[in-house]
Amino acid sequence: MMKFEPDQLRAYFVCGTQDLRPEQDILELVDRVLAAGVTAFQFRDKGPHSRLTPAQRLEIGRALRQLCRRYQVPFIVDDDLALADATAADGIHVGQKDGNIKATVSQVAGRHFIGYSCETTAQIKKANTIGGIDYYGCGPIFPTQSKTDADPALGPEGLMALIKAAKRPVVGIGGITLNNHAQLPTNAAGYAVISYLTRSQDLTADVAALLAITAK
Ligand code: TZP
Ligand code: MG
Repeated sequence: MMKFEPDQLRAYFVCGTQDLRPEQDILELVDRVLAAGVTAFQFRDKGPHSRLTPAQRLEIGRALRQLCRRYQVPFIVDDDLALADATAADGIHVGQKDGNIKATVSQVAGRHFIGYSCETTAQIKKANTIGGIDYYGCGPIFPTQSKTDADPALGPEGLMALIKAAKRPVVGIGGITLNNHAQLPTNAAGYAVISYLTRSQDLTADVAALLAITAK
């Protein structure tokens, strides 16, 4: 496992086959996105629109893991400890509804770093008291088409309040576009995107713009 560094969260690409157009290939896209300079990749392949069987998910997951290793970018698995273990993932990301976070922390202990989704200040304050979490994922910031069960949008001010309450690095997510990224707080550890990059016409420029939000 790669050691967790908050700087790795700056331009964080999240993707699964359900996020792609039929003509897009996940391995080819992730390779190009990594070449464009993203700093973390999360494999989040789930739901009725995934193209993969569990066996294919493992095979593609291993190939994505290798790609990330080549670019020295952390490979993170969404909410599937068996897949995270089988792919020797650097990190695992879990949400409020993905089982008991303390149990996850003790199960994962040292094998993977841990990201935890928090949508409210109450959730952040509770999470602050739990040892072993490495970063918080907070969103959606803006309305999103990429998550069916997303909470209401926080807005940039709502995200700012969560960042203020957080004792850990925060990565903001949800509905980020070329038209709204200028509104985002610069003191997040970074920003995570799906459609911003799956629909990008210029990966190099769009990754650079994502990195620029948190440039010191
Ligand atoms: N969690 C909160 S919003 C979201 C996830 C996984 C989807 C983000 O996708 P997009 O396309 O960047 O809005
Ligand atoms: Mg989840």
